Amino acid sequence: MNMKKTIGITFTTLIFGISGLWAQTPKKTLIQRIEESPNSIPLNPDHPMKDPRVLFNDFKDNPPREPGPIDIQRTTLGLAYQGIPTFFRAPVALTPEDLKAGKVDVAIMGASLDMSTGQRGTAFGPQAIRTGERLTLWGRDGAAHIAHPHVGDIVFQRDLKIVDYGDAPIDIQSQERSFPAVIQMVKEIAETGTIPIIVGGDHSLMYPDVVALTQIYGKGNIGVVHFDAHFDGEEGFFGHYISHGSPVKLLLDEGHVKGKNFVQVGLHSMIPGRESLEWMRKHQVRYHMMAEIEEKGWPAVLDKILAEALDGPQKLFLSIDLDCLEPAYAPGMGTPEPGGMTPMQLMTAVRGLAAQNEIVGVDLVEVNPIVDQTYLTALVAVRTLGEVLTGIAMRKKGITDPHYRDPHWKDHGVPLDNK
Ligand SMILES: [Mn+2]
Repeated sequence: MNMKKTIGITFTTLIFGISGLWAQTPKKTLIQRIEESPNSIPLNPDHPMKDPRVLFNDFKDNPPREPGPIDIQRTTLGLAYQGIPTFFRAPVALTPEDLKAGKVDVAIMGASLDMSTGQRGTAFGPQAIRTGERLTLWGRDGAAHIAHPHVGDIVFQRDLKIVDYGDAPIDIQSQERSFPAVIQMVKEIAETGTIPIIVGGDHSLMYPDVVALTQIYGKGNIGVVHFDAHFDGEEGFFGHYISHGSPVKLLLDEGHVKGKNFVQVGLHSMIPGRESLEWMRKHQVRYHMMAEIEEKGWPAVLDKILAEALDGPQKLFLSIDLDCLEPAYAPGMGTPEPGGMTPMQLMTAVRGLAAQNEIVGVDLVEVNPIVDQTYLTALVAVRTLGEVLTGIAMRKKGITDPHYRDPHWKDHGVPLDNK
């Protein structure tokens, strides 16, 4: 008998011996296992969906086609509640090859997770935003007849190539296990040179969104302008590292973004407390609370924000938690906080920032249509996204002045005739 065979038999005997012992040991109940190791949630390692990435479609059942965005609407013009819901009735792209072939500027994707907001419902955000604008005609032929009410003849529907890239697969019981799928999809978009916009979903998403981009551009090479009622630098709740109140903590502690390149706008909740504020100041976070906006006035604070966005890496990420707004304008929020910004302030800021800076990614989060008895929140969310896209379109056309307005849209030009 050769050596290899002997080792093989000995090994097999050992394994059978161990598994025999295992079979005789009474299996522990789930609750016993939970109580014995409270720091690890028991999961079924044999479950076919233990990683949501197995749900990514390979589209092998589709007929062969040339790569490029696919227009799936029956009509070239329509309202958001008509047709197959896509963001701004944009064509659909399914693969990176589609993005490259279509020279796509911006791909909007959904990430419908809501495990960490305290009340579920932000998972319905992406679909609410796809169908949120009830009045404006969107579609291929719409751009000929419209202009922007501030910047005039800059029409993102015409001047940018935008696609709906679909939704990331999500483990509906775990944000942690959903993150690798979100990261994969954000990277897949960004690596083609297309700007990813992630529509949430809750704000825990800011962590995988920014991590995906720092995996491409390098740690410390992205600045973030973050609109929010909350500072989101809390420890996660109930022992979780991540919640919708903690992405900033992880991003700063892990060094993905430097504190001084983190500009926060519109904070007006009862957190941060003194201790957390000291943590922010230690990290040199540039925060602009409503206290400052109210005292100094919005135009002065906006100028500071724009200057601070330039005082750091050239690449900028915008994270827009719509609860930065006064809930009168956006009641459908996971954690509404009275006393916030106006939609006009937010829209002016994101348009100006997107025109002035090289945007490498955007997320818009926390829209919860279930707790909004109107369609106001989705309406404001769609318009806010439209302002981001307008800023990106301005920059593409060479307009980088964040204060740009079309002269004909801000002054009728007719002199007084008092004779
Ligand atoms: Mn937030």
